Amino acid sequence: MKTSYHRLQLVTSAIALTLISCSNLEPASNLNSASEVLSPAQGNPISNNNPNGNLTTQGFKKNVLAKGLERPWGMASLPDGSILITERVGRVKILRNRLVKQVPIAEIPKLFVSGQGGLMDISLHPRFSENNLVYLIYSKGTFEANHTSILRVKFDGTALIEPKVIFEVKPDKSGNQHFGSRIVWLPDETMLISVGDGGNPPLELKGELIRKQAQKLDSQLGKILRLKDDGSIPPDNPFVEADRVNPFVWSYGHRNIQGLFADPISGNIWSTEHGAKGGDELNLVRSGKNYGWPLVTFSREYTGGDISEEQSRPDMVDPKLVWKVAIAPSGLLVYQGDRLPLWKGNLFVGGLVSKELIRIKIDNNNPIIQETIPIGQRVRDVRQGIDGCIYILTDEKSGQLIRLEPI
Ligand SMILES: [Ca+2]
Repeated sequence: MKTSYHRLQLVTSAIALTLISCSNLEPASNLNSASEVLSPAQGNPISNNNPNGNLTTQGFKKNVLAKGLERPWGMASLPDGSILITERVGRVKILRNRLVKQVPIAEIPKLFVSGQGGLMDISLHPRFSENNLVYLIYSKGTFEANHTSILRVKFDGTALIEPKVIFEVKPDKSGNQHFGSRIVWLPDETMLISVGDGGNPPLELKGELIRKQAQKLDSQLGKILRLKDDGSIPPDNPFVEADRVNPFVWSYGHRNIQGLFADPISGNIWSTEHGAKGGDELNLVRSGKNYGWPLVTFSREYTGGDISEEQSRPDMVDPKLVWKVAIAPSGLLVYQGDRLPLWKGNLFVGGLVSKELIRIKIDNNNPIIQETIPIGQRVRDVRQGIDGCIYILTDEKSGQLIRLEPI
């Protein structure tokens, strides 16, 4: 809590500084706090901390609905108000009538639980109320050879049954880093999934750093992929007619996206992407575009040194925001509920390392950070419940489900 409080103070200081200096935004090089945020899309990197100072006075409280969840990763609200929650070790739990129970699940084939891998996101089919279909994304295989995979199951009200692996990312990689893995649905009932670049140096694939896969269009690593609900190729995918391009590729040049959200109101698709040492990004993602990794990035190697000397290229899409000091973003939401009305339309970013929730106003597709809400635990997922409140999962050995609700 102390760290989060300190960070909030830094943000507040940055806001005060910005207010004092009016429209004279501070060059990024003059900032040295953990609240440094760059906005390269607006030209030279600048501080983007609440330049207008227009904090809302939305009252809210944090209500801990469940404790003792083991490394929870993703959640999905059922029509009856219950919530399905994944635990990375391979369990699914349900919060129903204020009680958390384990949901029996048929075998998850070759589940690989190690490092960042295991059972990750969970998502309901858009017509779940008709077909009861649930999608789970997980790492499959062994330490030597593994990949991200999608398991489709049916929820019969009690158990997850009729498992079928409908999609397996290619190629295999080794190690236990950078799997992605969010699932979101588009209005046409196709899904987008985020797939990581495979891992950090010195990890290699075919004699070169595996991170270079993000720029290789015949590889599914370091991409957002678009699939039909049965795991097949949508005929209108951006590269479906191109030679030597994997037909599932929807966007590319990504390192490791763990926040992905398709806003049904604006139609925008937002993503948050982990950098290595700093350089975390918020992107507005579009079909067929290149988001730069690892050719352009503000991130630096964990061991020190630049990953790239370039931060921008004309044929690549700049991030909308860059966190120069890592927050390790996971979980992303554009809030469209009525229970916290002053936050409607705002974007919420979870932070694993920063242990906070960041509230961002979207002004004409440009994000403006409004405030950070300290959580004091690693924030893994952020969702809107069917009751219109905001739900948070914390990535701890004894993780929590927390609801932000009106006072
Ligand atoms: Ca990028």
